[in-house]
Amino acid sequence: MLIDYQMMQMNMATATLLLVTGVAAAQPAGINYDESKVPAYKLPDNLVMASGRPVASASDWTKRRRPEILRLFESQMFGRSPSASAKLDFELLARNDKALAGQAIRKIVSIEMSHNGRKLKAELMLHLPAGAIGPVPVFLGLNFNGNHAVHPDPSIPITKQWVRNNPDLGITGNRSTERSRGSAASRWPLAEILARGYGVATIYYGDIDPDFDDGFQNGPHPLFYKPGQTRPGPEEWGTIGAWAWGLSRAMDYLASDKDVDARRVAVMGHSRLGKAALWAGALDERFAIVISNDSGCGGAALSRRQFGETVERINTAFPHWFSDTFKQYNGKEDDLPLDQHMLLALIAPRPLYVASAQEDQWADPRGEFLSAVHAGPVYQLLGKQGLGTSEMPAVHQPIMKTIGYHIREGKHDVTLYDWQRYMDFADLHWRVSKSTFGVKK
Ligand code: GTR
Repeated sequence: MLIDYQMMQMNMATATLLLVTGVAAAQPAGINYDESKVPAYKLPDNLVMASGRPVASASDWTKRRRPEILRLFESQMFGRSPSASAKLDFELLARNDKALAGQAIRKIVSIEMSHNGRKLKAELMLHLPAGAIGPVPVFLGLNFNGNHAVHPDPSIPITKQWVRNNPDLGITGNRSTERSRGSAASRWPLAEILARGYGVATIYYGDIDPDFDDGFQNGPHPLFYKPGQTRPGPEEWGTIGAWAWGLSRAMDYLASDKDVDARRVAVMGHSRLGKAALWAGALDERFAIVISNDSGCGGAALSRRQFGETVERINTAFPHWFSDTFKQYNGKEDDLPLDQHMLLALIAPRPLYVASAQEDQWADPRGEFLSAVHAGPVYQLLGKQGLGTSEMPAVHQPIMKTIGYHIREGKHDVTLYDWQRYMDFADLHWRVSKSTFGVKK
């Protein structure tokens, strides 16, 4: 069994909840799932400066409004990532040219990040289509359970990092075992992705920053503390900021690998890692496509709707995810100087895909869709189409313009259906065809 949505929710605040298969049943009381109870709200306008002056041109957006919005997300929500760069050392730990029964070249690469005499190491696992005749486009995403959970192949090293306890996967004492090998394989359909000519790069998210509130003693934060500093300041990065930073370090590696087409790297993430993918895509314009899978509150969903997970709830259950300043908006969504359509607009004019799941009411599918709608005017200002509609599609009716969107049947998860749509979207924008890479489709 995957560590799924309900399992991921097990923490101090939700420990009393039963683990059941119906998503709504596992969710806390006092949360609104009734569309008629969504409060009236007014979103800040992406195309009006804080001074009240309208954003009149593409250059107004790029030079003034975009930096202003980026600063808002840094100071009020995700926290500012360090301006200093870590020193990076890449080491190829293993290479298998006949991986996955000959379908893939697999590289396991150590990324060592050092600063101020401290170090952090992450292991990136890269699969490339074996038949490629040139650099290939790659999907990059962090994973929840370790690289060894992505595929059952016994030669993938089991993570030695902290992992969340899960008796079903044989994880106790926060250490992984053989039992979790391949446990997330349905979320990473490597064979299908490789067959369509794409590579897949992934890192265990705990290699970047273990997902618990330790006062920021592990992960990359201490690498950047000033003398005497012991935790990030109120406007400095939390754990989502750290994951986003880690995605950029993975991008640094991908840019150095001649088998990868660094101009065609899509950053993708599910749920909390979808929030991180969006923030990474906002900060780092090297990501040519940005994909949010069920990212919900703090990701694609509009906070002001207060449907499903709320700002207060997320800050209480996960106090380490955002900057301390974000906590002042607990129960006060209307006071936010930003909302998530502004995060999506930071991706413009690059292609952006937002995906929802019908049973994932906690993540507010309609709020995710509306956010994509309201990012649209920025895309239009930049000469792109945005979503091209404000009408929410039915399940399994994907929209693919410069912004893509779908809602599929089922629960909070990443499925083959989701991946197939991401590949269709990448094919569309990158004109990938079998002849491009010499890979049979
Ligand atoms: C939940 C959290 C969501 C989402 C999810 C996940 O507990 O409330 O915001 O991030 O975890 O990451 O699966």
